[in-house]
Amino acid sequence: MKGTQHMDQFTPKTMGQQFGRRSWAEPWKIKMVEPLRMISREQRQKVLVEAGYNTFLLKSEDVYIDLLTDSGTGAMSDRQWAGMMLGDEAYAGSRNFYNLEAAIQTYYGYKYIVPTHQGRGAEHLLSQVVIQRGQFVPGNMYFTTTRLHQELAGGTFVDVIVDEAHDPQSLYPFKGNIDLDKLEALVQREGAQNIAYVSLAGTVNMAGGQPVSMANVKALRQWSNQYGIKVFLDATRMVENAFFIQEREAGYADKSIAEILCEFCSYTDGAWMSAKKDNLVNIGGWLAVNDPVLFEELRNLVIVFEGLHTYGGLAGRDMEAIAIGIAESVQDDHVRSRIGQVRYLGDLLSAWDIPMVLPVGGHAIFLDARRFYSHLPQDQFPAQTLAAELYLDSGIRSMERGIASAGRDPKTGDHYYPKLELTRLTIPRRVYTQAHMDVVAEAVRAIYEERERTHGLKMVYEPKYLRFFQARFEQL
Ligand code: P70
Repeated sequence: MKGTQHMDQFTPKTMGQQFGRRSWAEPWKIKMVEPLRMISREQRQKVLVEAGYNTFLLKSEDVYIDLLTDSGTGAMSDRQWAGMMLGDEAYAGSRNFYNLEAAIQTYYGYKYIVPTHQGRGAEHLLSQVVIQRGQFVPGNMYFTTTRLHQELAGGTFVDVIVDEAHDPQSLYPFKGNIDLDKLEALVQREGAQNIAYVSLAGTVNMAGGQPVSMANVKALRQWSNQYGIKVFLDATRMVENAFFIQEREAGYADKSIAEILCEFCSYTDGAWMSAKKDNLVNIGGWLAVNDPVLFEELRNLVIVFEGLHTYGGLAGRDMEAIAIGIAESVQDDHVRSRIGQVRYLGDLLSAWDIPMVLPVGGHAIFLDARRFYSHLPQDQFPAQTLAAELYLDSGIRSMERGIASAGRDPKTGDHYYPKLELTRLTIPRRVYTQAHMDVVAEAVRAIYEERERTHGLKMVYEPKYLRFFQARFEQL
């Protein structure tokens, strides 16, 4: 029999066997499916040109496996969907707001909560209230929307992340850490009164999903207390950061993700959140602070831009789904399987020597386009090229995180030339299977084998704000 002959030639192994341990599986089963389809290579070529080689401009229908982002693309649980039916759509004082407030107080530990339509809504409010024109905002690497809101409020972002973060090959376990010497130098140069706050992010997105250690945030708290400088946390992927602390930092192996999350947040003065990531919903965000005076201001401003302070641009049902999502998101087995899936893809690609950021971070594989296409100069957009080639080969959608995303220096008008020129394969939460990861890995390998024949891109249309979303390119 054919099947038996096949078995004679090799012994298949489970993942667990390959790694010398017992296998584990996702802590859920699938109740509803969404069919996928793949259009032909000719069609992909056509729609890619129409989209100006920008994966943000593709239609979702033309995408086979969508790894553009983990933002709002996760699968909600049956409990969350049930919660959606309990939406209290009152204009003011919705029951769901109080459930959301209680969930944030319980799991993140902050006192006062302002809901927002998504993360950037919260960034906008915080930046407008806390930054005075001309002040500096040091942070552990920029994030596109965060930095833009800081700049629009008159602030200047200063990168104070450890040097290791800019080196895709450094295996330092906490590449998201703040370099306190850089922070101290900034204060010495500019004066403590000219620092708006420290902008600290968990699992730093642009560095490859790299974590911050508990020791680092503790030291940061002590440092900032000396000068009376506040620390605000981008908590978007802080649950995933807690997993890395549990795994890598002495003294935390026996603590739960929930305990680690709460301890970490306790060293900060407040946080903003894109609930579309860790909190397992398709839309939503929030801002949380401990200072009642600051809260008063934020609660007033939210009405101008988002909506009344008990809904902030969200439906009651959305707030209920976030409240339930928060409790699900801190379950240890959920986080382990989520990051485990990212690592599975990372292990395959690194075994084949595909250049990528190591260690593999929490939410995505970041291919190192600089080394992948070593013949392309950075102003020919190697990471954008990689995203386009991957789509063409296999219908897989990824995202540029390099020179196009970095934008221009508002003072000189020149491109920022970031050290990291990356293409992100972002894994949505609870959506794809291990077989999808195999397909993705093989596609990356296929375009890697073709790399020397690949041409770069030139930008032919450049919007003013966050250009990467809508820019258009042509092949050189
Ligand atoms: C992504 C998304 C959003 C995000 C984030 C961090 C660390 C804040 C936000 C904003 C979506 C995105 C945003 C800009 C460029 C590309 C993609 N990240 N902080 O895919 O939150 O989107 O809810 O306004 O990662 O990484 P929101």
